[in-house]
This record gives sequence, C-alpha cells and structure tokens, in this order.
Amino acid sequence: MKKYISILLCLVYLGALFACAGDGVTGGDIDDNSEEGLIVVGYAQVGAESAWRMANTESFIAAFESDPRYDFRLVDSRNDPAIQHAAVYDFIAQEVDYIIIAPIEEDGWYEILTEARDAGIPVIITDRMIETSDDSLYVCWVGAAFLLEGLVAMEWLNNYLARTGRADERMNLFHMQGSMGSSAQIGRTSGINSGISGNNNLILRQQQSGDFTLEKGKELMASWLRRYQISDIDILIAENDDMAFGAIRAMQEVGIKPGEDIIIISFDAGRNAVQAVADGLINCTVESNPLHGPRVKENIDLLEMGETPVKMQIVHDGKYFDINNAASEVDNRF
Ligand code: GZL
Repeated sequence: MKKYISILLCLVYLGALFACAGDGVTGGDIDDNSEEGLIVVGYAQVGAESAWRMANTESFIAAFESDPRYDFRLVDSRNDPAIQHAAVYDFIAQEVDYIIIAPIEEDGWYEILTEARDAGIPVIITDRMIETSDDSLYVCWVGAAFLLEGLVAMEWLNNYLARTGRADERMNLFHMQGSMGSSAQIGRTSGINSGISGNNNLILRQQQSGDFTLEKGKELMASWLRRYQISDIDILIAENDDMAFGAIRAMQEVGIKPGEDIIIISFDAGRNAVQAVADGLINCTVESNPLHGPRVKENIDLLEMGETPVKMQIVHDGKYFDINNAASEVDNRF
C-alpha cells in the first residue's frame, strides 16, 4: 500500500513540476543525471508565496551553486503539502545525498522521514519545524523562534500604546494569521494570543488566515472593511509583510490612512516593509531572518567532514523596525 502511495505522490509531484515548469524554481533535472562524484542535495521548498520566501530561496541557490562540489536541486512545492511530500519521496527515489525541507505544515512527516532515514539519507529541516517526538528523523534544524517573534510584536505594541497615551483605551485588534498549521503561524499566533490575554484593553475581534500572501491579505482586509465600521478597527497584526501590504491596498481603496487610522504590525522585516515603516504605512515589522542558505550549507559541509551538527539552531535576535530605526536600516534589509 505504501509503495502505491509513494507512486501516487510521485505522479502528483511530476504533474505539478511540469505544471509549474515555467514558474517553479527547480535546480538540476528530476532524473538522477548528476555528474559523477557530485554531492546531490535536494531542497523541498515551501513555494514562492512571499518576499521572505524568495530571499530564502535565493540564499540557498547562492550558497550551493557557488560550491562546485554540489549538485543542488530545488523544488517549489507551491505551498501544497502533497507536492512537497511527493518531492521528498522523489528525492529518496533519486538517492540524493542530503534532503533539506522547509515544511509547509508541521504534521504528516513521520512516514516520509522514516523512509529517508531507512534509505540512509540525512535530512535537515529549515525555517519551519515538523511535529515529531522522534528526533532521529532529522539531523538538525535551522530556523527562527516564532513564539518569541510574536511576543516581541506584542511588547512593542504595549510600549507604543503607552508612548502615544492610549494605554488605557480599549482597542479592537484584527489578527491576520499565516498559513494554518505552519510553525511560523503556530508560534506567532501563540505569542500574539499571549499578549492579548495579558492586556485587558486589547479586544480580539477577528483572527483568520491570509495564507502569507498579498492577495489573500487584501481579500481578507477588504472583507473586514465591508463588515466593520472603520472606527471599529484600531489595530491590524499581520503575520507577514506580504499580507500587511495586501491589507494596506484594501485600506487605501476606501480612503483609510494605514499606520495612522489603523496601527499595523507585521513580521519578516523585508526591505519593502522597512521602507513602509519609514514612510509611516506600517508601524512596526518584526524580523525573521530568511538567509538560511549559508547556515544549512555549513551543516552539510560539517556532515561531509564526518562531524555532527548542533541539533537545534535558532536564529533570533529580537530585532524589530519602527519609526525610530527604519530609515537607517532599509539598505541593510533582504
Ligand atoms: C518564517 C517563514 C514565513 C514568513 C512568510 O520563517 O516560514 O513563511 O514569515 C513565509 O513570509 O511565507
């Protein structure tokens, strides 16, 4: 039965790959025609849903394609867990030397990673995490501290409200979540919920997913603007910059001044978002660094030398950008 599922998933994957041949980012061919002696690395990437993701992909391509020892193969899973699972099964079938995964969802990885482990293929998890109690399924994890990012955002909000004399005002908060079931959404939502429950003046009015995309962020904000008076919306927290930009477009279409009429907080802190903070359109964006390519490659270089990487490698420095530092930081952003 399992082999049937693997074949089915590979068909899904092959279909999707050819469907996105023009727009997917796939390094190397899917059949195993790598030059003899190269170290073959397969990366099952989430997709191309946001500026953060594009910067993440570019950091991997730059890191691996600058080293002639590696045959780097990247699959764009189009934000679809079935495609991503099929891509990993296909990497196993290709007998690659290493598999890297940025899991779209935390769940659903036990069977696949057991198969990779039994095939003797080391797996590195990056960016988001998988739900498992068996840490033998992966060699190491390189990613961000999403719960802390959510807490940083809520601490900034409380300080901002105090600084602007609104700490005692009851504020209606609208929360745009990322792709449900992704550890970025789970962690940030947990930090945001903790901040809301810690401040009786913050009233959570809506909490829905915009799937980390600009289009869905705009759709969701437009639907809220149709249902609520503008005066009923005090704060928008979007779990990434792209959804915040979508929401800003929806606000501007009905004459709302983003960053003034509605306080806006987002996550990722890409160049465009930090510029938007400097321009007063976003009030705060919390950093989540996407440049994991060199970090993951370092771990594979270590493994190639027979060394054991540190299991959990968290990338978090609590950075955020608001009107006090955005203008001076824009040029340093991804
Ligand atoms: C965060 C990453 C998230 C970004 C989004 O590490 O997983 O996925 O916040 C991206 O922009 O879609």
